[in-house]
Amino acid sequence: TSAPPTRRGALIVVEGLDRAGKSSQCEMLRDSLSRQGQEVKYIRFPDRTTPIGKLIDSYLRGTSHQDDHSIHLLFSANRWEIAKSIEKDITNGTTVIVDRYSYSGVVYSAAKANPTLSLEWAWQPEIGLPRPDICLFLSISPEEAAKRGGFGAERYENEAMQTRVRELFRTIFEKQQDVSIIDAGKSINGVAQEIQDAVASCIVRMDATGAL
Ligand code: ADP
Ligand code: FDM
Ligand code: MG
Repeated sequence: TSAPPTRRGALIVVEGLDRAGKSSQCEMLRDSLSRQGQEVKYIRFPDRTTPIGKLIDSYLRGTSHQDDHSIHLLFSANRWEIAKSIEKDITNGTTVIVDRYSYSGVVYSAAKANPTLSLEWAWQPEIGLPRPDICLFLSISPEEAAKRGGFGAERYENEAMQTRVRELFRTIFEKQQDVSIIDAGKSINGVAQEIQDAVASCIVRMDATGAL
């Protein structure tokens, strides 16, 4: 009379610069997996609804200031406070799609070129967080991104910062395994198809290796 064994859910991370199409694609992927009958959740970081998230939100909107290290640790803490619930969902068979994760965390902080905030320093508080099964990096040129509207008013939405962020994303994803680089300059549906294919092969891989 025991319940049938459930396959664990996948942890799918979507990364990229502002206006790469992350949020649109996360929604489309959620809907597509859900239509296939999978349990699926879409979450995003920063999660601005928690007490820590509210500090982050006011920092990003420029209504408060924080030391570079301090805000970095708050972004990480904002992931740690959700980590247990991600693990629980995955264990129970729910696939979790995450809009930005540790990669944004390290890259945006290191892009500030603060001499005591290296990429290596920035990685430390991320160690031990739920490990993504796949990371989809939505790669877009500055020209294509510009066509999707101008910069917003938030702290990192300027050319200098975005240029450094782009270079650092490239640096870390060259060394990273399990990352699919997606050409995000294509049509919305074209990108969505490429993402669905990458996710489908990730799930085949997980089944083949008996991922637990
Ligand atoms: P992000 O979450 O990465 O900042 P969004 O999904 O919010 O990006 O998309 C930013 C803007 O670009 C939105 O107006 C969206 O409708 C548009 N957009 C998203 N993907 C594409 C695409 N492939 N082609 C053209 N416009 C797009
Ligand atoms: N960001 C996001 C960070 O600097 N560190 C992080 O850990 C995360 C998750 O916050 F500029 C930055 C990236 C971006 C901003 O924007 C959040 P969106 O529009 O909510 O994704
Ligand atoms: Mg978004």
